[in-house]
Amino acid sequence: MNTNKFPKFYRERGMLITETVADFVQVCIDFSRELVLFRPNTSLTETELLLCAQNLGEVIAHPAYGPVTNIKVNKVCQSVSIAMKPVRHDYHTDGSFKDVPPREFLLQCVSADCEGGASIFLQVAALFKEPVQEHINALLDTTWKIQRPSYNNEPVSTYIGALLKIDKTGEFKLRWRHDDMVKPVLVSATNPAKSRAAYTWLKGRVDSLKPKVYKMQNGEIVRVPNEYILHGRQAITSLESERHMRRIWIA
Ligand SMILES: O=C(O)CCC(=O)C(=O)O
Ligand SMILES: [Fe+2]
Repeated sequence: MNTNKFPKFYRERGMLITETVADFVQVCIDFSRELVLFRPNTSLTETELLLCAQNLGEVIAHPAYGPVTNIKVNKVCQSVSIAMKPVRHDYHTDGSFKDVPPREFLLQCVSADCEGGASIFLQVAALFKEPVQEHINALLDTTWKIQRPSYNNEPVSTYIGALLKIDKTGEFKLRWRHDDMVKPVLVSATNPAKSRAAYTWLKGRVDSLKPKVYKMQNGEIVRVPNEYILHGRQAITSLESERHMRRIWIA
């Protein structure tokens, strides 16, 4: 239980920055839809990172990698995971194929790439700032299928449902994945043509809005509110990159 009623933080480039675990955890709880960055004095070990995540909610194990996913350029996993390839990782929300995606996740930079690999973030609310009621209605009224490729010959996992939802406070929540490996497939809609047009519009918005770019430094940890802020990563310099990130999903 965290009892830190007045956590210390400052704002920098649209993120809330903290410098102790207690402040980080409390700011994540108090500002549940914002990007929170933790700059520790010394890097957290994997066990410390897991303990920190457990203060925020229930840790969800990834079906192939377990509670902590180590993201490295990795020749073995490349056929099923864009994260392990050196290419740009397009905007997405994590666990888009799950019935309930992670509410948030922690991403720790263990070792940064020499030049590339900066994180990119885009607020879902910003996508819908223009008067686009027709597209919003079409997206709310459409059922899509998102299918995850199989990692180790285990059954594929499939989500069937809406991409866009409105939460209890009236804010948009998005489930998003559109890359060479996975794209949502339309299952049913009152007006499929309108739904496809809305999707194309949304993809255009995602591609055209200016991202927040932040290159994480060794030891830094970011908390991402999964369905409120899309994330991705710029290309990594080479297949030999030392870049290493740890990721923990939280329900
Ligand atoms: O490599 C990164 O910085 C992020 C990777 C990512 O978004 C993912 O594995 O889902
Ligand atoms: Fe991701």
